[in-house]
Amino acid sequence: MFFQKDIETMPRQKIEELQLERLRHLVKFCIDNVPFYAKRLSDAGVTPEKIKSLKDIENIPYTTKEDIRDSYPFGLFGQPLKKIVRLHASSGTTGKPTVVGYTKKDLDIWSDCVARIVMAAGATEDDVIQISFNYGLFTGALGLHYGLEKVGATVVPTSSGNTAKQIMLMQDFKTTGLVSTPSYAQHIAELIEETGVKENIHLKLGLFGSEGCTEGFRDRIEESFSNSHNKFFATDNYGMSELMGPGVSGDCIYRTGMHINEDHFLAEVIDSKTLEVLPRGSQGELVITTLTKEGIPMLRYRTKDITQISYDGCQCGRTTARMSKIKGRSDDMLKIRGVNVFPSQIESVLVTFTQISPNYQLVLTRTHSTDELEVKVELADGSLLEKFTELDVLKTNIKKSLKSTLEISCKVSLVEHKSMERTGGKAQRIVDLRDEVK
Ligand code: DLL
Repeated sequence: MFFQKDIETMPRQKIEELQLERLRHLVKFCIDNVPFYAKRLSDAGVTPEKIKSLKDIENIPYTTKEDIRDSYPFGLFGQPLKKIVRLHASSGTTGKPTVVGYTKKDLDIWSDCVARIVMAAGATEDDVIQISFNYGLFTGALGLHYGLEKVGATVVPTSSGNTAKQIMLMQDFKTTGLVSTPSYAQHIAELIEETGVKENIHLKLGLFGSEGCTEGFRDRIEESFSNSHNKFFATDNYGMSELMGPGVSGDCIYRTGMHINEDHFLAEVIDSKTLEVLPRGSQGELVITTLTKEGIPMLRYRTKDITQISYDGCQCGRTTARMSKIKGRSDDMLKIRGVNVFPSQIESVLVTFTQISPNYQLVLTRTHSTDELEVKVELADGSLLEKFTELDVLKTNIKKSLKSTLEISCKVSLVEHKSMERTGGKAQRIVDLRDEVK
C-alpha cells in the first residue's frame, strides 16, 4: 500500500534529478538564512551554481552534533522563531540537548513521510494503534502520531510506562497496532504472558524503532504477541531528531531494508575515519542531507549510525533506496582487546538461546590494562533456577557461541528472570566502567 505512490515509485533517474534540484535550492536557502552555513560554504567555495551533479555534494563540509550543540539553542535554525511552530530535542542524558525546530511546512512533510512508511508496513484506517513511545521532547511519539492520523488510523496516545494499563486498554480497544521501542514491546509481551491474557490480544502490527533490534530479537517478540487468532508482524523504522525524527526510512512488508524517503533525504555512506564517501553498497557511516527542511536544515549530517544502502528495486514496487538495519553507532562500537564488537553481534547470538530472555547488558571493565567484557543475561523464566548443572552447561554454550562470533572470550553471567531494569524508552545495553580506577 502506498501513501504517495507517484513519489514512492518514481524512476531512479527522476528521483536523482529532483534531489539535485532540491540540493541547489537548499544550498541557496542555507546561505541566505543560516550564517553558520553561509560561512562554512563560502570557506569551502561552494555556491548553488557550482552544484552541477549530485557528486558535487562532496565539496560541502559535514555537519556534526557538536555544531548543533555549539549553536545552542537556535543557532542553526533556518527561520525566525515566529515561523517555528514546534520544538523538539534529542534524547541526551548529559549536558544541553540538541534542539530542533519545525515550520508548518516541515510538520506537514514530516507527517507525509511517516504516513508513507507506516502504510508501507501495512497500517490502514482500519487500525487502532497504541503509541507507547514517550510523548514529550522526544520526536518518536508525536512523529508517529501525526503520520498515523494522516493515514486515518485510530491513534491511542498512551505514551510509555504504566504497562498494566496499556495492556488493559489493548484488550478493551481491540488495539491492532503497537508503536514502541523493541525493548519496551518485549516488556509488554512479558507482562501479557504473565497475566495470562495473551488470547485477548488483537495486535497484528508492530511499528518499532528508535533503537536497534536484530531479526532474531524481532522474531521472538513477534512470537510472543501472536496467538491463535492473530499473527503479529513488526517492522523496523529509522530516524533521528536532528534529521526530523521518525520517517527518514522504514521497512515495507518485505523487510529487505528500510526505504529512505529520498525526495526529502539525500543519503551517503562514508568511512568514519578517512571521511571519504564510500562506493555504493559499502558499509559505513550514514550521512544525510535534509533536502526540504526549513526549521533546521542539515547539510551532510554525520549520523554516526552504521549501515549500507541498496539501490536495487524492491518487490513492493518502491524505487527508493533501502538501508540495512543499523549495525550500531560508530561511537557504540566496543573495542575490546583490540577487537571491534557491536552490541548487535552479541544480541544475534543471545537470541538463539530460548532459555534466556533477550534482555542483556554489556559490562566493560579494565583490570591491569586488559579489557574485560561481561555479558549479563536474564533467564527466560524460573524453571532453571535450582538446576545448577543445566545452568553451567547453558553458560558454557553461550560463552562458546559468543567466542566463535566475536573472536574474543567474555564472561557470561546468568541473572534471575526480570531482575534487570525495564524502560519505556531505549534500553541501556552498555555499562562501560573502563575509566574507573581498579
Ligand atoms: O529515535 C527517532 C525515532 C523515533 C526513530 C521513533 C524511529 C522511531 P533520536 O532520539 O534522536 O531519534 O535517536 C536517534 O536512535 O541515531 C540511532 O542511533 C537510533 N535509532 C533510531 N532508529 C533506529 C533503528 C529517534 N530503527 C538515534 N534502529 C539514531 C537502530 C535506531 N537504531
